[in-house]
Amino acid sequence: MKTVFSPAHARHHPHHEISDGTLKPAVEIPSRAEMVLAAIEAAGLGEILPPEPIDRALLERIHDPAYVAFLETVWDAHRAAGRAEDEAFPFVWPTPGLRPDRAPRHLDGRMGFYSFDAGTPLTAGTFEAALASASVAVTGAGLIAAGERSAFALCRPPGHHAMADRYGGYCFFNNAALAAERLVADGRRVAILDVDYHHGNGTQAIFYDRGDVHVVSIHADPDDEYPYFLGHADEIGEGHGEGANLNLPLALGADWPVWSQALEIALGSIERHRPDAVVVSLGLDPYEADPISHFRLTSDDFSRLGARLGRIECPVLFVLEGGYAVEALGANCAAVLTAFEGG
Ligand code: FKS
Ligand code: ZN
Repeated sequence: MKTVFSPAHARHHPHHEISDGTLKPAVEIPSRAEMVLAAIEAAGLGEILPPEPIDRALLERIHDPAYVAFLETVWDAHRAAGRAEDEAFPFVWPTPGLRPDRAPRHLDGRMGFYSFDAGTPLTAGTFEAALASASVAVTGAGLIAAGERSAFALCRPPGHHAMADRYGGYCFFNNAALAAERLVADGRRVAILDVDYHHGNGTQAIFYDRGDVHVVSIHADPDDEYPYFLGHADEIGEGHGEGANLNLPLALGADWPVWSQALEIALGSIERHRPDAVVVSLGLDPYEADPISHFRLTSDDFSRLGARLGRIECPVLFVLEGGYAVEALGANCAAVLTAFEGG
């Protein structure tokens, strides 16, 4: 399996995040991608390719052009405002009852307008890193379009929380959604299987009213876990997308017997929609030792997951999402991908 990777991910380098009610050391850090890269090199998974530059028109079919322009210019605005700090957090949002229809002029208002949480700092190279990550995903989709049976988009920063016009949850551009859109442009029916521990609220929202991209997610119950405000079982899609969104929220503590039952339901649903390509939002944070998550998959379970996904009949694109047990992250990711290949 070919991997697409860009060293530009390292230009997004947050030091802190706001979580657990306070300022904490960031967990979505450059070493994550380096660990995954080292592990797939060691596993001899296959060739590692740089991304092709992303088609701006494709980017702007998923993301609001004004949002893209905001991310592209926000760091200059941060400096122009005389801010010397090397990361910037939003802290005020147009929640219901306030005006959601206009982006303010002030930097703090704009950051709030284009985000949905305070856990996700902007840094000097965030736009360049996020754009490279999106390019990695779309290049991976291009490999599938060109006839590969599988490919791995080693994305960082991650993407599945990113909305059409808002960042959050460590995500800026929705890499999996962009990959799916690239495959739709190739004339394919696409399914997205999101196995990250957290619900992919951005991916769900982007395709909620579309029937051509079927979105299925296994994640921690949003009553108990981030992103809290989306990801329940009664969210089934609307309009053309009615029936094309499936959420499988699980109680905290889910282990392989529980989790793999949800996986079978997910794969059954995907099979019934007869996709021509599957995009897997591959979060490794269901891992038992993940520092921010509460599922209990073991490293062997990740091999079981990969072997099971290897039985999907159509081509599969893996897109890296979360996973914060940095020491085990590479091995767990390589376990999925090598088992997929039958290694
Ligand atoms: C924990 C606070 C949770 C935010 C968690 C974001 C998770 C991001 C992710 C992604 F794949 F996008 F990276 N803070 N007490 O893993 O879903
Ligand atoms: Zn996650």
